[in-house]
Amino acid sequence: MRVLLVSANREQIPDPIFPLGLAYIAAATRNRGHTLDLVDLCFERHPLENLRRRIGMFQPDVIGLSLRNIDNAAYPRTVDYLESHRQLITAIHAASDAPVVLGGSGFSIVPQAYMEALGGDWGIRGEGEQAFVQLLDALEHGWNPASIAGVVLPPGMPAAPNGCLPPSPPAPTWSSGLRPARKLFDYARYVRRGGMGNVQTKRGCVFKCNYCTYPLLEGNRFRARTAEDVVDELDSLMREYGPHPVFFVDSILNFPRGHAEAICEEILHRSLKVRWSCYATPVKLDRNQARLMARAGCEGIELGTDAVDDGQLERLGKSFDAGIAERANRYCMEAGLKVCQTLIFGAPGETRQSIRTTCKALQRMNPTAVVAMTGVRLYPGTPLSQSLIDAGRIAAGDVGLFPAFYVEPAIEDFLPDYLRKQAVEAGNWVLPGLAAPILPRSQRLLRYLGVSGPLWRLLHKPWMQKLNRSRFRKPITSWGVPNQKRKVV
Ligand code: B12
Ligand code: SF4
Repeated sequence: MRVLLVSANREQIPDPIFPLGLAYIAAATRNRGHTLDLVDLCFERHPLENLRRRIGMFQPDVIGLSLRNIDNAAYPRTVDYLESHRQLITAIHAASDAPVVLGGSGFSIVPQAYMEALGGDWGIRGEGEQAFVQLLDALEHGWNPASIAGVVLPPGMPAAPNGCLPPSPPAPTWSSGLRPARKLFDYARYVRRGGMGNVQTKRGCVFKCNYCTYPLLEGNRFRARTAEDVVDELDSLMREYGPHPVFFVDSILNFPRGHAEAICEEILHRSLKVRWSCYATPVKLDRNQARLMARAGCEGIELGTDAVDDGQLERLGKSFDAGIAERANRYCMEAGLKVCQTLIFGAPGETRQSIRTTCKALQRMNPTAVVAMTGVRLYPGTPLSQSLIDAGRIAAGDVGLFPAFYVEPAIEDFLPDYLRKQAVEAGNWVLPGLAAPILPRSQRLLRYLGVSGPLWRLLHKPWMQKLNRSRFRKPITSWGVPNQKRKVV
């Protein structure tokens, strides 16, 4: 079949991100013998015209549309991408009769609602390497796709009984040596403009942080590639594109113990020179792990601490206490790693006291950077959303198509200006919901000047702190209404 794959993501903040998920889908589709073309809209000046032109030229039988983000998950400066996705689908339908298959992490969070809102023909929820090629098989042979695991049916179509698909040749699985088809994209441009590439070493997360979608998207067990396989990929990336930093996109890289260590040992064993960064949990993060990661090229670690107050950590369903969080921060800093603390303020149960406790701890911890979300994004299917619905604090319909956030009413008036003051004082804070993390032109300039890796690493420099402080000079006395489409619960 002639399959056109489209990457819809045009977000450039905090950086343009290489569409790794679609590159996996492209590899699986190509391996199955389909004829493939690819449209990446990230850097297009005229995305709709370009898309229509490419559809006209290629005449696809099926179009796969990758929707990575549905919004920027920041409150109150919420950016909702629904409308731009709608425009894309309209342009596709105007140019072609080919069925459109929706997929991607953003889509997978609200699959049914998005199918209805956009009018997609089919969807794949969650990882797509196997499901997408099975769907292509079904569409090609006129079989009913309804029993394919992960398939999202068009509105109104009844689910088929099990077993309506004839056996087809085994589809490639993610961890069986499948490599993302980076060559079909302009990977080098992402490295130049976004400052890094990306690699995935495992999928899933066993933790139960109550607001988090990652276990819903990737499963609540870890499925890991071997260290040799991961380092083979890193090695060939460095050979093909020259030395460049990579971000490990795993939900958390450093857990379970052993896997990240094996990758580090393999990098060291091969004397591979690669700079990398990742998300990490404070759980079991000790001196040895931090030192090993630093020796193996880790230059920055984003610690998903969320709060440094025992009560708030418990309410968020975190699996560690404030003491563990502080120690993990210290071990990383002592090992020479740059540390970005990511936090959530305003989740259920937050009080003035818990906010102050977290902020005081951060002053002691003195990480390289702090990225703090104001309010917690409520996603369908998470334990947090369900508990708020059960308690009658929100209605089930509040959590769905449009971005919804929760800010604890008791601290609603106190929070924005208190955090702004912390940001001015510290100089290394980023508050994505209250001020743009970075201006697109500053970001482009830094990348043009050759600054690579995560930009938050620069926040330890006095000139960056000065620039950063200026963002928060004006008092923030209320939440404001910068984006009318946002929804507050
Ligand atoms: C790593 C990561 C980041 C890193 C990326 C670093 C890098 N250089 O790659 C950083 C920190 C920079 C980042 C930034 C942002 N992120 Co982010 N990120 C992730 C994370 C953890 C992994 C993404 C990833 O690469 N996965 C690995 C690939 C292989 O998987 P995948 O993309 O999901 O693709 C699979 C399936 O989705 C499917 N699929 C994909 N495309 C298609 C297409 C078709 C046709 C089909 C059938 C299937 C299919 O198959 C693929 C293979 O199995 C996800 C959460 C998660 N666990 O998924 C959030 C996530 C994607 N991010 C999210 C958000 C919001 C953002 C930001 C907007 C946040 C912000 N305000 O800054 C920015 C946007 C940046 C941008 N330019 O787009 C949200 C999106 C949901 C939403 N609310 O819209 C997610 C889902 C997290 C969440 N809150 O739940 N992110
Ligand atoms: S916040 Fe991090 S550790 Fe917690 S469930 Fe999500 S991915 Fe896992």
